[in-house]
Amino acid sequence: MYKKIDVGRKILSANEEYALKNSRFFAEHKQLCLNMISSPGSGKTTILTKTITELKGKIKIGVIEGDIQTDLDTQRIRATNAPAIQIETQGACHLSAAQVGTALEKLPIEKLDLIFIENVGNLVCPAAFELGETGKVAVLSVAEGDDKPAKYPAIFAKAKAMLINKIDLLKVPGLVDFDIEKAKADARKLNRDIKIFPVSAKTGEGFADWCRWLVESVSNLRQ
Ligand SMILES: Nc1nc2c(ncn2[C@@H]2O[C@H](COP(=O)(O)OP(=O)(O)OP(=O)(O)O)[C@@H](O)[C@H]2O)c(=O)[nH]1
Ligand SMILES: [Mg+2]
Ligand SMILES: [Zn+2]
Repeated sequence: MYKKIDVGRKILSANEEYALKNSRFFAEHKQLCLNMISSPGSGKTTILTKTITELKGKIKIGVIEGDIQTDLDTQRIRATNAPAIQIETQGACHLSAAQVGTALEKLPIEKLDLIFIENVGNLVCPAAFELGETGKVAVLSVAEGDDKPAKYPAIFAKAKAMLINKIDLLKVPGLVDFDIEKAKADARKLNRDIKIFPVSAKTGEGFADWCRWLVESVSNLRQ
């Protein structure tokens, strides 16, 4: 006797099933959700607090924070008066779609225009775990070296946008070597359509373009 196997249905991993559920949720609510991915310390939380402050009165932002341990980043987001939910992964080096689904239930979705997910600081495997987000945003800071798009291609190939952060450091002669044009060219080799924003979350330089892109992305989705 042979067992009948349904080969017509793609067998999804548990994570993909949850990711699909989240993405349906975002589509139903016409909600933009951006999954922010970078190495530890490139400036994700600082970028988020600055973005929330810059867009106050224009766009309502909520944040899902992923960290291995502590709720320090969530406290920083809440200090701006934006709602934030912390996920502590207890050792895991990336967020899962199921964890995001649980956090979503705790956010005041109807009141929000844009949800950011700050993934665990890690440039590698968060790129492989779909969360059901509408887009990924890669962050690279100038202190990490301009070879990162070439050496860690997965996230730069998938991201809708890339922020090159800490450009204020480039103004101090002899401090860091980072060729912005090289990083841009390497990212574009992987991803022709990637939007690139050189910024400083410290000084606010470059935030006008980044924030304009966010406002446009929200309104395109709502049309
Ligand atoms: N000079 C400079 N420092 C920055 C900038 N943005 C962030 N920093 C500093 O970089 C350090 C790390 O910033 P975070 O925002 O905590 O980085 P993160 O990516 O959220 O870190 P994890 O959540 O641990 O992965 C802090 O000391 C920030 O003050 C910037 O544009 N310029
Ligand atoms: Mg952080
Ligand atoms: Zn991982």
